[in-house]
Amino acid sequence: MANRTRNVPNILITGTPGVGKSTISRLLAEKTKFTWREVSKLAEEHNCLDEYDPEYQCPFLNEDKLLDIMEGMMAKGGNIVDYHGCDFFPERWFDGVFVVRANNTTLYDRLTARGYTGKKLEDNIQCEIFETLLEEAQSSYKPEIVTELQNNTDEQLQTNVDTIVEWIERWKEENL
Ligand code: DAT
Repeated sequence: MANRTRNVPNILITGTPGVGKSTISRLLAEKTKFTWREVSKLAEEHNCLDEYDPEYQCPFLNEDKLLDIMEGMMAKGGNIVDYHGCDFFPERWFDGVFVVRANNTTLYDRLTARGYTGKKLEDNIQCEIFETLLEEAQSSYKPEIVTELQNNTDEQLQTNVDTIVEWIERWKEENL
């Protein structure tokens, strides 16, 4: 169905921390004219982070404030939104949702290299094992727009970027 509000799509890249969202988003932004929106950075820049949550060792996100700031950015399409959550964005923002996945051992190594330890490390590994983000994406968006991408190796990284580039081209043709 033709989308009347934008003639280039908005895509969401989601998944557990460490699966490779930023790496994919950066390469994708280089290959397309799309804008990479790192939600964690936007939240920081626009003061959308409230007090620190000692249990999860990260600040609380003021979602309403962030959504207000992002609304204008999303209107014309051409955005790659990168975040480790997806259920609080308006469904209408996205034409394609890509859930990036990684194997336990791969993810463990990446998060350890990032300095994650203890509960924070365990919680993130469990999040991936329980497919939390995949379920969140499937329950928040129409299943036909949700795609899972395995991202463990360099080869998979290239394939994933190519898959999304092709998806964008197809979307443009179908929504002329
Ligand atoms: P995220 O943005 O999901 O937190 P990231 O893009 O920062 O993840 O990637 C985490 C680390 O893993 C980083 O050092 C880059 C590396 N990485 C990402 N995708 C990879 C892949 N397909 N093969 C090998 N390393 C990868």
